[in-house]
Amino acid sequence: MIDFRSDTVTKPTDEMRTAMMNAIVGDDVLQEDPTVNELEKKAAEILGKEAALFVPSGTFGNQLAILTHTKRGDEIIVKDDTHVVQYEVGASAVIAGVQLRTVQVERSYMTWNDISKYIRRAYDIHQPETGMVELQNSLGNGDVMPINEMKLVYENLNALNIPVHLDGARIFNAAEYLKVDAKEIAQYTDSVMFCLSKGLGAPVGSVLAGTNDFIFKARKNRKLMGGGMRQVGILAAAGIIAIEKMTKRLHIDHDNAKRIAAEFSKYDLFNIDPQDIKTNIFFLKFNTTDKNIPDKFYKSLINNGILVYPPRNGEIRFVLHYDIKTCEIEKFFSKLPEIVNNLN
Ligand code: TLP
Repeated sequence: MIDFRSDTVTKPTDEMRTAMMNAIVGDDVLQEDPTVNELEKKAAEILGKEAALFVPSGTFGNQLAILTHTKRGDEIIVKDDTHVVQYEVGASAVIAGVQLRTVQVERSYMTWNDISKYIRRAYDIHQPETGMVELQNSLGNGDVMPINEMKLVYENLNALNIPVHLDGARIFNAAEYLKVDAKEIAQYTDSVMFCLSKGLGAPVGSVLAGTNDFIFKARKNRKLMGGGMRQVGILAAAGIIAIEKMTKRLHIDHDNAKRIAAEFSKYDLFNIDPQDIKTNIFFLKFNTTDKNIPDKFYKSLINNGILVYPPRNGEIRFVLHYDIKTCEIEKFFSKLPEIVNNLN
């Protein structure tokens, strides 16, 4: 099986397993786990933030940020196709008691101009107040929000005292594409969450970073949400390797994504330009009016040992990661003509 479903499927490296076995641990609820403390310090440094907090998942980190930044009844401005809206089970209504004000724009990200139209203050007793704006980088389709656009959003919101949270699940992929350090991106946010377990290979965990004051409050809210973990240095040990080593190899996944897109572009069936590929994720579009083709292609991929998720709006997502090796990609290319020719 070649697994293109997600970079969440990667397994910890041998080095991670050894580090996990040998990790020095303590009770992290008491802040006595040296390995967690080290991970949090390194994560804060790499993002240019004062402090950071280890959390069980990306969803947890995003929801913790929302709970910590907002009050009940607030509104969060967020693009309609982001993870918080689509894949977090409506958690922000359940946990923080806020509503999501979803914005639809053609671009993969919202600009300040888009956001500014949606801001609401407390002047009118009928209206909820904007409590936070959420950005994502890299984006769900693998695109990257330019830093100057983030700067514009951040500076304007900062002037209004509205916090910006970044879902940076794959911030290191965005940084790799932009050829900058992750802190260059994170500087235009009040808080940022990134994942250790997607793309970077750690088995579990994400990190939320921000000011000392924000992380102090978030630590208490993490406990409230049931995310205070004990000897969790076992997991943080893998996270340290994820940050220090695995972030350095993401260009390989980006190159592989471009190679695969280039291969698809040789077929009339597909509508894809390899030049558009920025990171490790892309959606494959089809040049056909036959609505059954994406589904047939999907089924044929599965029958040939190539795992992808079912088509979404007639497009199939491909995600590259370190568990997909070059020789497997060659194998995929050799099967592709037969798969494409036998669709009808
Ligand atoms: N994304 C997963 C699925 O949940 C869709 C994937 O396969 O891509 N933010 C972003 C941008 C994400 O892509 C994800 C996971 C999360 C947050 C949530 O992380 P976890 O799965 O750790 O809760």
